[in-house]
Amino acid sequence: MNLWLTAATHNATQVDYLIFALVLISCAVLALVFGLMLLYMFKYRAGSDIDRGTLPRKTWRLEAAWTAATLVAFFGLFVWGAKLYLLLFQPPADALQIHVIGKQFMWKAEHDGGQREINAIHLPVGLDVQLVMTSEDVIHDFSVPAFRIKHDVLPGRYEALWFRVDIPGTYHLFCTQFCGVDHANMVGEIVAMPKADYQKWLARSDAGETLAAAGKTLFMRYGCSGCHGGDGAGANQSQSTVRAPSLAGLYGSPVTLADGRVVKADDRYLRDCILTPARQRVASYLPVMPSFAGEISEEELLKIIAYLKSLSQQEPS
Ligand code: HEC
Ligand SMILES: [Cu+2]
Repeated sequence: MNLWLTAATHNATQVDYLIFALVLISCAVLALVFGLMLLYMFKYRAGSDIDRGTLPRKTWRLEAAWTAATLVAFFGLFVWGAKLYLLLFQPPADALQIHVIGKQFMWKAEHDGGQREINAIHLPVGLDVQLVMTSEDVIHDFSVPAFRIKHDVLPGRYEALWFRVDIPGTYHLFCTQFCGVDHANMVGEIVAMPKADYQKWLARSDAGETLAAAGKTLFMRYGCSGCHGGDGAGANQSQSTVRAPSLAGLYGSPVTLADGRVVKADDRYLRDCILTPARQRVASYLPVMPSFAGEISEEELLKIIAYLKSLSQQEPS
């Protein structure tokens, strides 16, 4: 019988070690406190003929020693936990991205090639995978116990989560944030497969267009091209009357904003530019870009962003 939940990622094992250490140290402290309590309850019970008159003098050395020892132990756990946290929540830059949208009451996933799934995510083992997640309605929480990870999925912003699965298999996916009447059924599975099988799965799935291609169509349809140019090259296009920045090569590069801040153009930045442009105006352009909040759905948004990203990948750098 397997009492211990599989640890399917390297980081999951690290989390387990930390939990072990925490439980071990807590048990040791508990045993010491309750052990002494029981010992003295027995020693000084009513009717025992122990000498209660002359107490030995308290030594400060003992006091200082146990205070220091517990401080070091628990502070060590804190540092260990903080380091692990930073590792778990900082996705590596070159990870394979998969898009996840939470919605009452299902998980939708989209791959860059345009493959879509519901309540299942196929991914390769041995590769860093980053999930870019958002919600279409309320707060959900993406949790995979076998990976020892969970992360809130919030409406209105992108949250990132990453992992590298070592062991091929099918793992449970849960929503762990009460999100409505059917919350209990908001479950799914992560299917981790060897790279070659994953490629086969991608090829087999009915993909239609790639995300970027679908995004280009939307870029035209929503009139982005009217200001930013037909191929996103912006500014000096003669077809445009408004001066708008070029979007080619934008993804991943630093942007200077009108208020002097310099930010990195990541997924979250692109998303904010489209939905709440007033909150980060690009320096030296007129603040004319309208907000598309409420007009563009989450699924369309991730396609447009995939298109904007593809404009950067074509650039020889
Ligand atoms: C009316 C013209 C206009 C339209 C339509 C428009 N934009 Fe813009 N966009 C601008 C201008 C001007 C800026 C720079 C000033 C600012 O940040 O508001 C900008 C900035 C941006 C930026 C930030 C660029 C950078 O260099 O950091 C992105 C990304 C962007 N737009 C994407 C889009 C997308 C996607 C659409 C369509 C959904 C769109 N825009 C529609 C005019 C427009
Ligand atoms: Cu949910």
